[in-house]
Amino acid sequence: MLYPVMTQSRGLMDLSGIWSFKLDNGNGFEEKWYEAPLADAMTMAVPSSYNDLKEGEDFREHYGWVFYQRTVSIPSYMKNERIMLRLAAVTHSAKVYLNGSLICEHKGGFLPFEVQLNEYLKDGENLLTIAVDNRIDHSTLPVGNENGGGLLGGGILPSKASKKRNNPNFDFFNYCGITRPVKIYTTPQSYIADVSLSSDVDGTTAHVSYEIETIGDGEPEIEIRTREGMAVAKGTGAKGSLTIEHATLWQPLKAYLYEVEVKFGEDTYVMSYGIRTVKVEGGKFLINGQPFYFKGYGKHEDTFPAGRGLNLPMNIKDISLMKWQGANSFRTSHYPYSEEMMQLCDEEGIVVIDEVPAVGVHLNFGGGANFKDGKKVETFDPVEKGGIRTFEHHKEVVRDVISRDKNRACVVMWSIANESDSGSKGAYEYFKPLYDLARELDPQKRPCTIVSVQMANYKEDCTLRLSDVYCLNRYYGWYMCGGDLAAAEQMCREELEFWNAQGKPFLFTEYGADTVSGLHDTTPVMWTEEYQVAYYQANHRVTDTMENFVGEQVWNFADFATSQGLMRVQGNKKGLFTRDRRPKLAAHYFRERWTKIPDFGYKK
Ligand code: GCB
Repeated sequence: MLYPVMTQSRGLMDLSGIWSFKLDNGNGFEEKWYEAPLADAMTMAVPSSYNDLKEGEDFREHYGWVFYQRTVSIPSYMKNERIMLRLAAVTHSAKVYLNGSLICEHKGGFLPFEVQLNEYLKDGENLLTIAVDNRIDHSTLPVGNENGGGLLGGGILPSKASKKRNNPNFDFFNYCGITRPVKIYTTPQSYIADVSLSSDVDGTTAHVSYEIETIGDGEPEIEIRTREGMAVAKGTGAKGSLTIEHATLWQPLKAYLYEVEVKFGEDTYVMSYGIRTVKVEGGKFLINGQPFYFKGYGKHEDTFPAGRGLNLPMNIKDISLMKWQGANSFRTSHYPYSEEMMQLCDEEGIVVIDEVPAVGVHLNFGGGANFKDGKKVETFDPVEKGGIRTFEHHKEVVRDVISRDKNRACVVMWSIANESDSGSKGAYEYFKPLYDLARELDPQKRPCTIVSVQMANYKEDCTLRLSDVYCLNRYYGWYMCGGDLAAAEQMCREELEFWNAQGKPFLFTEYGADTVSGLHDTTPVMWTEEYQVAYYQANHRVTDTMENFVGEQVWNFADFATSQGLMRVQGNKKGLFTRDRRPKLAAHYFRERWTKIPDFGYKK
């Protein structure tokens, strides 16, 4: 799906601003709140998560639907165009109404969707209402628990809930709302529907293959230009290959983007595009033919008070901090990030592992178990027996993230899930079709992975058979051997020797220790800043000796909000930075380390 841009043929209106807002009291749909201006509405920022923008637990922990509303007027000179409403992310599902009619529904909180408005529009003001549901369960991604329990839980003794709440099977706060921009864009009636690009590089010559999808009669044209506007390749037709001599490649931290212009009848679409190759060869992860070493983070889109709402200044700050530290990459744990962040990574040369929102596909997480009719349920049991119901939606999110991000140079790998029950019975059968789908849909044929969880029996993990690169989340010295770093080091070495012997590249996509900023001690004890540094040093004594170990992505870039629980101190504190981006001791330690580790050729 194309990102909406303004061109000589396309208009663009951003509906960001203050909207009317109301929490559903259970009667919203019955009373048809979408048909008239919301009574007793409050104000709400769009885009943003709503949870932290008003006070009180009932608001923050609201369960179910909310209603957003505003009016839109379309200039009369646009009336003959194709008028599209595009929502970049509504968490977790949406019903969109225009002038009281339901015009579109969407499931999934982290990927864009759009609907054509023409037939529903009237002259003058139109009432736009977006109802948003934040409920999560065994059919949604991310997954919510249905049977009590939960990952972090409210207590270690049997507890009762005072009201219905979401019970995330994942470790980040269930922020929700209209979290990314809502835009209206126009195209001519015959238009460019999609563009797919991929490159091969031979010496200094690049071959860019393209495929253009159009609606209407005619033949598309494509032109690639340098940043300075000089045309370097041109083509005609829906499909073809263009040659660029002396191409400038997109390199990690040295990004170069060409401008690609596609024309079709009266329509023009313009996008940027970086030429680079990605390949796995033996135990190496090659970018532009050179063995790359990932230095970076698992992150979150998480700031105060926007929650998971688009925060452009913080995105700029985060990339600046990454560069200050000598990092070159991150993973979009645990959902696709905003298109604006992906654009920034393309421009700044930050390498991205792009993850779909499949987190919590694991019904036995943290030792908790699910039961149906008194019988224990395994994650991939048949649906009738209580097994997970995410498969069809999982296919949708794989398809949609690739459709959105396929042309991005920054994206070097797809992560099909985080910490699923990938070592259990039925996991291979569940995941194999998802890998196949990703491999089929991606024009650039990037490597695919699932990020594996520590507690799985790793020798049984289906990632072994399916992944091009092994991504490991490992907590030796925290969840395992916490407080005993000598034991942690030994156990870590035993496991990594196994992975190193597989002959494929592998990396840590998570490792970390909770650390409350400001806690210090002479002897590194858990939760202090000194322990966080000692923890990482112990892990590095192992990883630095493994030749196929191609990267270290810490957990986490910054502290972040989570559900409440006994293991969380106003959120998860494993950040190298606090939530407001102040460095902990370990941030300086990594700066020392990463500025000495080259981006290429660290492992011989
Ligand atoms: C994990 C999860 C991540 C958690 C982290 C932790 O393995 O992938 O979502 O936040 O552990 O800190 O426990």
